[in-house]
Formats: sequence, C-alpha cells, structure tokens
Amino acid sequence: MSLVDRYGENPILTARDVPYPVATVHNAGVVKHEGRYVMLFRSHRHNGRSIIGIAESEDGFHFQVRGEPFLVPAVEGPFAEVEEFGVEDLRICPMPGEGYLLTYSGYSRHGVRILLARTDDFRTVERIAAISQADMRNVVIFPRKFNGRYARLDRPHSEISPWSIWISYSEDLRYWGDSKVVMKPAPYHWDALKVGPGATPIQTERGWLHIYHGVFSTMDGAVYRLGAALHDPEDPSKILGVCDDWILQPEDPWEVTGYVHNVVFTCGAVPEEDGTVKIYWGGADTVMCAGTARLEALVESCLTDSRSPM
Ligand code: BMA
Repeated sequence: MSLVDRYGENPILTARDVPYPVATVHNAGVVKHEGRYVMLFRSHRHNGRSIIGIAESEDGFHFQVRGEPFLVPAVEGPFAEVEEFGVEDLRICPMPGEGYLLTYSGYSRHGVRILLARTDDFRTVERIAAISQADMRNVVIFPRKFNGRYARLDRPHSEISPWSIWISYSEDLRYWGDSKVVMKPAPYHWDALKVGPGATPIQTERGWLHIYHGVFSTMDGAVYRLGAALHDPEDPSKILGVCDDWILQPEDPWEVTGYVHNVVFTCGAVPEEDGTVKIYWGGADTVMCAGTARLEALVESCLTDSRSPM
C-alpha cells in the first residue's frame, strides 16, 4: 500500500494557468493562511531564470494564480547581486507571532545562496538577509524555537561529505551556527547520491516529521524521490528514524517526462486537523502536483523498518 495518495486530477497547476509568460510551474512552498491555501511556486521565465509566483485556493487542490508574480530578482539595492540569475524553491515557515518566514535560493555569478524574507499577508514581502554563503540550497526553518533559538535544516556540500542534511541555530535569524550534520545519503540506496531538506517540518506527537528529497544516480541521469525522517520533538538534531523506503517516486507521465525527467521534489506540505497532510511536489520541474497521506502512517514508517540516518 502506498503512503501517499495522489490527487486524482494532477497536475494541479501548470504554466498554462499563469497569466504572464513562463515555461514551468514547480517546487512550491504552501501554507494555510486565514483558512485559505497559499502557494508560492517557482517558474522558469523563457530566459531560463526563475521567479516566484503566487496562487490561492479554498480546498488545497484548485488554485487561482494572481496576475503578478510574488517575488522577482531584485534589480537594485543590496540583494540585486545575490539574485541576479534568479530566485528558486521557496519554503514557507509559519513562525507563531512572527508572520511567515520565507527561505529561497538566490542564484548569481557567485553561486547559489539562501535568502530570508518575511511576510504577514502575502501582499508585501520584506527581504531580511542572505543567510548562507555559496553553495547552499534547500533551507527549511522549524516553525518553533528551541531553548530560545531558531533552528533550520540546511544542505552544505563537500566532496568529502556530499549533499547531506545539517542543522544550524540562530538567535536572530541572520547569523547561524552551532552546525552539525544529522543525515547523510545511504550507500547503494535510493537516496545514495544526495539528501536535502524538503518541506517545512511538521510537528506531531512523536516528533517533527520532515519530508526530504533523495537522489539516486542512474545511467539515465538522476532520479529524485521523497522520503520521510522523524526528528526528536525537543532536540531536532536527533533523528529518531528514517523510513528505509521512499514515500513517493516519479510515476505519472508528468513526473517522468518534462523539463527535467524523473523528478518529484517538494518544498511544502500542509498538516490538516483530521490527521492527514497535503503534500505538494513539482513533477519533472514542469508542473505542480498534490497528494494526501496520514501523518501517523508517515511517522510509523520512520520508526519501523528504518535506515540509519548516517
Ligand atoms: C535540484 C534543484 C531542484 C530541482 C532538482 C531536479 O538540484 O535544482 O530545484 O527540482 O534539482 O532538477
């Protein structure tokens, strides 16, 4: 039995739904804000550089795209240099009492770095700081502080320890440190090449559920799948279990074929009051898809039949 039930009318959003010229719609952060779902999705412009659009929905499946993008690369001021080649793969962290923290990749001639911005209403957005050096992608902030500090999962890369998931802490969201590796690719396994943060972690009774992406290298290129890991409720640097199997792999035609084939990639999942979670993923870097899972079943899958995090 599969853990994630694909929505019957995938893909839920494509470039055809966007009222300005874009080539793709993918890798979106999603939250529920004042009872409505808000999706901040990435699109390639026809010049190959990415921007972030915004779409809204009553039911989490049927989205209406706003006429104007939400975030485009800054052309002046301190962020122009960091965002010159595009902004990508935004995650939304609802931080109680502090609005929504947004983390995204900024590409430039200096490499890829993570930027932090903030919004209260998804109408205006305030850029705060570049919060990593190059090269860093895929940062998710936990939607709660631990002993007075913010915590994030990040993904530095080095030849000695390739594409692993680390944790870092901050008192002010700008300066991060006390970093420690928490999870590495497993040798000759579906996530053997890379692991990286996916959706903003979700609080459950038994810990923080993190839906991550894992990559396997084949003679036909990389295959991107989704997996699940459970972090200790009070000490997120401790992983209680990682599900040995993937929870989602490219299967539908729009996941297998597209701008980059064989990719399912998540930047957002929305927990519901009935114990389910809506998971959103980009299919083949071209369209947005959605599915539903039971949180308890995902948590269980991390604790039974688990692989070692390192
Ligand atoms: C990763 C990122 C993602 C993308 C994936 C598959 O390295 O660039 O944005 O979805 O590759 O192309």
